[in-house]
Amino acid sequence: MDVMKSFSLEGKVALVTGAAYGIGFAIAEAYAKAGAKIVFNCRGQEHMDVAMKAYEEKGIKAKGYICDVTDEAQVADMVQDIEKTVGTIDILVNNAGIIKRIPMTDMSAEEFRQVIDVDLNAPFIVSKAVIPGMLKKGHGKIINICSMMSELGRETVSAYAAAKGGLKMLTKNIASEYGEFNIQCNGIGPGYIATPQTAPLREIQPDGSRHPFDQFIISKTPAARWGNPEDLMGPAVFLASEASDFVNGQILYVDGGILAYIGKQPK
Ligand code: NAP
Ligand code: GCO
Ligand code: CA
Repeated sequence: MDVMKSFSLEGKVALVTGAAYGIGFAIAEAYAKAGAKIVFNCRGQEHMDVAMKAYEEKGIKAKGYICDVTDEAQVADMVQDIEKTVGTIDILVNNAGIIKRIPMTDMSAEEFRQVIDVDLNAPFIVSKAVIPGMLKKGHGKIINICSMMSELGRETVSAYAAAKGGLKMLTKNIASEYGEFNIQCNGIGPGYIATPQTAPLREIQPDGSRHPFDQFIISKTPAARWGNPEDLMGPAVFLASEASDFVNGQILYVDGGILAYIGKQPK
């Protein structure tokens, strides 16, 4: 077996949801460099225009769709058009996601439902739309972007943790239900990654000091740094490639060691 060739994504069609920027963009860029054809979506034209320019600057011919992943009809139309104009989807990354940081007793049921809708219902909707093509083709890779909050809770993120915990189990269930058809479904659990989603947690304070949460994360991370979207590129290529054909239902945590560490001891 040519081990290095097994990491290639040459000729594969990859759909990365919510890949206008952030983690999704980095994963799509990595897939393009590994040889895949890139398709992505976001919700609005403004981010689409910025994203298309960013992909072009990287020399990547990405195809973009305006599609709200929580809307089953929009997802069906997008997947149908991809299959018609690009090809059957070989790799799906359910990356699109939101977070609302609100103390649970202050959070409305509607706000809770919005997070569950994007972070848990949408991966179900998009996977359900993509799996039939993978079944016909006889192979497929589904990668769900979970979180440390698939394992741990913290104040103000009740909806997000519930969604990401559910996404871990949806990952295991897709692996269980479709493994015999050569479809592998795994998750990536990023730690704390520097993207727009975590920008509020890293804001420099009025006195010029680092955000207390920023300092907290550094003390809880053996690597003593925030992750970057680039840190996810290699793990994402591995889980999308033939190199991981016997890996199924696993969540690969890319977190600098936080989940293994009790935290820096007081001096
Ligand atoms: P981000 O910077 O906020 O980007 C989120 C992406 O999702 C954007 O491209 C956004 O595009 C898209 N999106 C949101 N709702 C959507 C919807 N209904 N339909 C279609 N697209 C939608 O987030 P990120 O930090 O890159 O995170 C990406 C994924 O990693 C998320 O699932 C997040 O939960 C997870 N994660 C992040 C971290 C971290 O520390 N950053 C750690 C662990 C897990 P538009 O707004 O343009 O639609
Ligand atoms: C937060 C952060 C986290 C990260 C990530 C950690 O508010 O705690 O946004 O949720 O986004 O999910 O893995
Ligand atoms: Ca909806």
